[in-house]
Amino acid sequence: MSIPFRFPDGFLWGAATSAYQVEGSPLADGAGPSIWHRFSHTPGRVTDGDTGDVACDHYRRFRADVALMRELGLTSYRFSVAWGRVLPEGTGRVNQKGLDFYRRLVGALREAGIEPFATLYHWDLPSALDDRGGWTNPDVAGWFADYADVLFRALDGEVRFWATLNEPWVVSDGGYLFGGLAPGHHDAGEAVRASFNLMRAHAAAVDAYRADGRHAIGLVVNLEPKYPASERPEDLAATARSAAEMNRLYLDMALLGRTPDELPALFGEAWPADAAAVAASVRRELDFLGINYYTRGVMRDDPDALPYRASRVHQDGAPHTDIGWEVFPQGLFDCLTWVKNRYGDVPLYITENGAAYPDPPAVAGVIDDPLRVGYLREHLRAAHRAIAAGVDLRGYHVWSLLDNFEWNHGFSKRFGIVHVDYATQRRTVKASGRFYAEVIASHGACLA
Ligand code: IFM
Repeated sequence: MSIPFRFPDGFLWGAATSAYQVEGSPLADGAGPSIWHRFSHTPGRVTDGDTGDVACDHYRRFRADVALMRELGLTSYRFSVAWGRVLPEGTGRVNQKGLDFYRRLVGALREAGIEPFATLYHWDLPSALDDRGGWTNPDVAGWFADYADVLFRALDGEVRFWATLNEPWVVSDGGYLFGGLAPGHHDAGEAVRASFNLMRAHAAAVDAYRADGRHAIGLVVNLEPKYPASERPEDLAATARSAAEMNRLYLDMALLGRTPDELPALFGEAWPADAAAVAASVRRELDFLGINYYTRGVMRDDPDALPYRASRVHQDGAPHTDIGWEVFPQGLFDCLTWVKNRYGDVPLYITENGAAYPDPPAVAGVIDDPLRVGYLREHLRAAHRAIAAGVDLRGYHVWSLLDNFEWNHGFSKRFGIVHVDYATQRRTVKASGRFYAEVIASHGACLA
């Protein structure tokens, strides 16, 4: 008898975190400060004035965390490297102690039989580079490739998966267009320059890797499928505009070497004259694509919502997570099949998927989070449906292994399948963690 929810052999069952969100000790052992260190220490930027100074103390507790991963049966751990630990000034001098931290982490993972899945950039640009214009300075492509090269040389023997950037859309949109995230700028011209420079940096790092890398390199994007609020032509056009800026811009550049037709008119003078040439120059073969999926967007025309003239319509009556995102598992299926149809058969990994909910207090050591269990179950089922529909999906990473520093929300939003008591650093596996362990152990069969 066939098992309906069995996932392919070799499917990676993972959990994800990022450096600034979990490590703590941001300046330890000679590390240089990042834009998030600076941003979180600026009053008014982060809920409750929270910072990543301690976070989950993963920098010092990583061995215990790896043991926990093993207990859950994870076969992959997606983490990011803090650029400023390795190159405190962002360029030039390598900080051996910073590099050694990642060597030890990767070694511990390998010993536990867990695949290290490394991301080179998850939003924590060294402040020293921000002082030189950060992602708006075209030199950033070379800086990033040089940094990447240090890691490839140090760790490529042990790390089989390298992702260049995490969510370039958020880096540009949150960091430079709307300013809710570090470095907190609000300038359409800067945002566009950042978008193009991010993709130039991605391509430069892929080239550095191709020079002598042995394993696999890819890009991680966040996709949010867009659906029209009505069949009105204005809403259909608004939906296309928002899909262009969020979902197509980065993938079209990386995989097709072009940019969506909708964008030049929206950005007007801010749109670079050499956009087509830059887009053509950053197209690269990728070994994999990482997809982060959380929710969908139902869009309507809104002339006041610049620059895209589109705004989101709240879905009254639908379930939403604690961060206000609609729970819509079908969107995961839709975006996986959309990627296959538009970009062809690049191997896919879900590099993030998960939900923030306020957890109830532990009762007899058990934290019951049925909403998160439901979220994970339905999204894993959607992922399986996509595989059955022919999508080459090779792994899934839940966001997140641990409750952690949720950027401008600080510690107020909990995404972990493992609860972190920030006062004591005690970890408690939530019911969702137990559920995920069962999914892994049964290779998906328990989703039936
Ligand atoms: O916490 C973030 C992560 O750093 C990037 N993707 C979305 C997550 C939840 O907001």
